[in-house]
Amino acid sequence: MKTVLMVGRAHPRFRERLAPHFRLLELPSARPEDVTPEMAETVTGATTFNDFKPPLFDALPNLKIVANFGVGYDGVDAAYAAGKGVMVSNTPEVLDEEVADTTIGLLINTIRLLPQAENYLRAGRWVKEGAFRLSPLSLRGRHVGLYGLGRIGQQIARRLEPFNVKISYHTRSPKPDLSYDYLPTLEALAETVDTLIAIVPKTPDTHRTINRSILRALGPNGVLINVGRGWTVSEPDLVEALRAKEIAGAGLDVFDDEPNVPAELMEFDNVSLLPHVASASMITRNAMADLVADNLIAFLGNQAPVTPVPECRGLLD
Ligand code: A2R
Repeated sequence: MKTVLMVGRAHPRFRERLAPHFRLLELPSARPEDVTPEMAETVTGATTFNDFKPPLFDALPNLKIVANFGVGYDGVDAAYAAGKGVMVSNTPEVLDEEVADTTIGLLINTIRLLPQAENYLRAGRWVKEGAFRLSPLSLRGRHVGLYGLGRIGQQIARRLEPFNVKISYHTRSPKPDLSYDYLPTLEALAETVDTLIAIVPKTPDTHRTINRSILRALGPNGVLINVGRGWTVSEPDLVEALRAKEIAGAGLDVFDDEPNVPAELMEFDNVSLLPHVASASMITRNAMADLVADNLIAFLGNQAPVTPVPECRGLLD
């Protein structure tokens, strides 16, 4: 029986799905110094929660595949893996709709202050003080810009259509099959729209691209929503822009240094903060875990993995 190492959390579904096929070992931290001689000798497959760096690849010389739980695999060095002939897979598509649903919820929460209104009710203030204040912002008449229009971004756009908002986007390459307006730069998008939704991966090209000047371009009626990676937004610039009222509000599900959230962001009543829950329903997390298992079972059974990452597709030729 081949051996699979569960690195980080051991999702209950991993055990259920993988135990009939593999001998399972656990490595709760992703530290190469915790790899035992037995692991080094026997492990051919691994699961990861987006944390697999070159020293860990090196500590497991018989490794053939790392199956990441999550569509974003920025914490797994896929180029290094490909260079060593190790396959990497991720979990695209199965979370698109859940993340898109959550994005719409976060957008409306941010604009209409629904979490604050619920807290007001729960604190007994409705009875004592009367109706909750009117929200200064509304989705009515908004022009939404998507920074990223891939699998998840397109599901967000589809959900926005019935809200009767204008929709534009910026990506590296235009999508001629889609009817939304394309803007060739993030700056142009921010100048054109008043609501910016970021759903791009963490890459060197997306680092802190949403900075003070982009936020200023979004303008005083502007709302920023980030559901991609915290890396994409300069959090210090966001705090400054909110303090200076250069934008009207922000909704964030992702942060630069999770689970640490800058205390300054908590000061603002016009900011909605979520602990990276966009895909976090049982049904969707189970579907992601199933796809991790499907990739391992296929590849270690000498078949093509279901969802290899682009960097490793060359290994299949
Ligand atoms: O490759 P393009 O031109 O379609 O654009 C992709 C866009 N994107 C960028 N847009 C502008 N400037 C960049 N430097 C840049 N880099 C990437 O992000 C594409 O439209 C989108 C990514 O789409 P997918 O690869 O289909 O990713 P998916 O499944 O939508 O997930 C996005 C991210 C994950 O990587 C996680 O970090 C997070 O959402 O869950």
